[in-house]
This record gives sequence, C-alpha cells and structure tokens, in this order.
Amino acid sequence: MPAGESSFVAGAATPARIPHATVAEIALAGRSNVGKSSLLNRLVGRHSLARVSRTPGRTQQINFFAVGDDLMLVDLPGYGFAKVPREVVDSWRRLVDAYLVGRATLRGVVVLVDSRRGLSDEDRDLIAYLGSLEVPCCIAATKIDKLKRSERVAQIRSLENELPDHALTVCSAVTGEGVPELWQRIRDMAAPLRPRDGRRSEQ
Ligand SMILES: Nc1nc2c(ncn2[C@@H]2O[C@H](COP(=O)(O)OP(=O)(O)O)[C@@H](O)[C@H]2O)c(=O)[nH]1
Ligand SMILES: [Mg+2]
Repeated sequence: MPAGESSFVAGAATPARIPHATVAEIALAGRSNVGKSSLLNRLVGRHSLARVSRTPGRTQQINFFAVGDDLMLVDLPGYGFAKVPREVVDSWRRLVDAYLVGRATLRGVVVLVDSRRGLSDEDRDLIAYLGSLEVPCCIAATKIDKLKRSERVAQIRSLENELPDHALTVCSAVTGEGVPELWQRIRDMAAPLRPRDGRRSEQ
C-alpha cells in the first residue's frame, strides 16, 4: 500500500514540460482504455486522482503523481487508439521517447495488458524497446474481474508463455485483486539492489 499522501504534480504534453527529476519513478503504460487511470486510482487509494475516461485516446500527456515523498507514479499516454491522427501518434512517440530515454530517475515500467485481449503488437514493441533501453518492466493484466474462471486460467497461461521473463500481476481496479502484489513489484523496482549487493563476493 502507498506510504503517505498522493498528489498530482504535473502534466507534460511536450518534452520541454517534463518536470525536473527528483525521486524514483515508476511509469505505467498501455493501450488506451486498458484501465490505466482506474488502476492508478486504485493504487493510490483515491477515486479520481487520475481521470477515468470512457472516451479512449484523450490523455496525450505524461502525468506525474507523487506518492509520499520518495516515489513518483508516471502515467504515460495510452497508445493503440485507431482514431488518433498520425501527427498525434508522432508527437506521442517523441514525448514518450524523450521520457523513457532521458529519465535518470526512471526505475521501471508497468506495462498494462487487458486480460481479455492479451498482448497487442504495440505492447510487444514497447516491451522490446524497454528491454533495449535496459529499463526493467513488469506486466499487469487488467480487468481480470471480467473473465470467467476458465478464461482467466487460459489468458494468464498465454501471457506467461509469451513473456516468461517478465513478472505478471493479475489485477482488477474494481475488486482490488492484485493491487497489494503490484505495489510490492513497484516498490521492488523503485528500490533495486545495486548489482553487487545481490551477488556473493567473488574472490
Ligand atoms: N470491470 C472492470 N472495468 C475496468 C477496470 N479498469 C478499468 N475499467 C473500465 O475500463 C474503462 C477504461 O478505463 P480507464 O481507467 O479510463 O482506462 P485508460 O484509458 O487506460 O486510462 C472505464 O470504463 C473503466 O471503468 C477493471 O479492473 N475492471
Ligand atoms: Mg487514462
């Protein structure tokens, strides 16, 4: 669970408006309508900190939310919305790229995937891109409450098969399932062991 109060810090629609880096950041990314704002609200225990929209594709800025005094959750604009014009997609890419490549305080990304839909090509591209940048990432399968037991097992298995090297957390912003587990992953990514700490000393 979050330690301390959460608050909206800033929204950046262009790279120049990205706020000065201060504390460890964990970004959330995924297709528009995947449930990112809902999960963010659930994570911080507030109903409407991040706006929940029924009209996908609206958030074209990066939103920064402070959690306590040592963590920032960063809401990246959703992708994969067919009706967004080409210029918007291009400016989204420039913005997100500027953030992902240049952010010294970025410790990891949670990639949200709709449990019913599974991975899209854009999700795969993003995960591969994060790998190439050496940004740690984990997967959150959202809206799990919408699946029947049998569908649930099949979808989880298929995500695990496709991404065997990524931690998967199954979540619902409606029931709260998986939220404590996702917090643990966020905390783990935000405070990584330095490479040496985890190893036995070599002689
Ligand atoms: N059943 C269910 N619906 C959800 C869940 N998360 C989000 N939704 C719904 O999915 C739609 C999109 O959610 P939103 O958080 O705005 O998605 P975003 O575009 O990724 O930020 C809204 O109608 C939400 O109420 C969930 O865990 N379960
Ligand atoms: Mg949203």
